[in-house]
Amino acid sequence: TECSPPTAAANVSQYACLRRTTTENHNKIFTDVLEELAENSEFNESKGPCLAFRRAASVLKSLPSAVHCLGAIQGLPCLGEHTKAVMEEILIFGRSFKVEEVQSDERYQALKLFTSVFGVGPKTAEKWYRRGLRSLKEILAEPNIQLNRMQRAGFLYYRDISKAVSKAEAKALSSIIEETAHWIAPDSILALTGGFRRGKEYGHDVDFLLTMPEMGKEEGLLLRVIDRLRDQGILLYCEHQDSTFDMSKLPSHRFEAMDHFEKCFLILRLEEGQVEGDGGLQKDPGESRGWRAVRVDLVAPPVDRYAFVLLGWTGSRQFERDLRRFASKERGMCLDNHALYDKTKKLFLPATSEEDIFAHLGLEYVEPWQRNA
Ligand code: 8DG
Ligand code: MN
Ligand code: MN
Repeated sequence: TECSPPTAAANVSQYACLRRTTTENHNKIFTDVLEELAENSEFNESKGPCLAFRRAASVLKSLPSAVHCLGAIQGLPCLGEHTKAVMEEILIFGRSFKVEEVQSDERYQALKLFTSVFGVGPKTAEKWYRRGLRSLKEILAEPNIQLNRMQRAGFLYYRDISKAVSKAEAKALSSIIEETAHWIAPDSILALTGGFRRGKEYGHDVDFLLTMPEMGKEEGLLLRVIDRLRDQGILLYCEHQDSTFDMSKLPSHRFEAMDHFEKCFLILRLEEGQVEGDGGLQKDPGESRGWRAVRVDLVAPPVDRYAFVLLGWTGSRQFERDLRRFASKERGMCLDNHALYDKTKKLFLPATSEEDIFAHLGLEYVEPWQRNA
């Protein structure tokens, strides 16, 4: 069969922030496999290959149509030899033997299972695997394992929080938290961020940004919201982190992925009756206790950092990585969730909106729903 010409490959940038990526992925058969290979590389601490697979998947997600032959990917950035070999397998056989090998690997299976528990990272998962543990049951039955508070909550609500959160559930939570915040401070601002702001139908959690229109007024607000959620009986778990943000320490204090703003990682109880529409709660058929547990992240920055935090927490992770890489490599600037710094001019570039930040970087504005890189 005839191969389609390289799909205007010359126009595809190596930077996700110069591509538009909606939730509509025409190349899921490739990207699912590549992301699984990336995860496997991550478990093996192969940072280079991990990033390479993630970048390749991200480029394919941005294409306006499905790739039907290898000719169509000629000239596309970020597609290395390994990626091309995997894509060739899928194009010829309809499956990837490489990923099937990974999927059948005992270590991969165990690490994937263990890291699916809230509070369990690759390090802990690896430790458990080395001790010969293979299932969640075995971990809970092992007397010498000390779970921390977060992991205990992770196991306790495992069934619920490993199920996807729907947009309707996210909206219901948004109303509940907004009402709670307004009850405490009527002019408080709650903004939906993360995957749902990018237009995703489902997510693993719901992310919010909470602030006050006046600088400094946000202090103490998050703790009061948490207390109020507890009083309402819907706070199942809360890990609160105080602010360690110090503007004067930037940028000598190196720019980083994790930010220093006050935040909390929650598990909330969502009542069935509070979710509008057809789907209702995402739950097992036959199970009807009338509520489910949902993971919620809340970050509470001072309002003058609003634009940076909104941009940073909206994601996707790949989009954020490339925004920072672009800022650094192409503009000599440092970008993170706190600020944008011009290293040549030695000055901070202020911003009150995401548009301001894109403009400082000399980038065309990319809408949240186009950031699904
Ligand atoms: P999902 O939940 O639908 O699966 O996807 P997501 O919404 O895109 O991912 P996420 O894991 O909830 O993260 C959303 C964004 O938040 C992501 O771009 C990374 C960003 N983020 C920060 N700082 C922190 C942090 O301290 N903790 C977490 N969990 N995420 C953070 O910028
Ligand atoms: Mn999220
Ligand atoms: Mn999150």
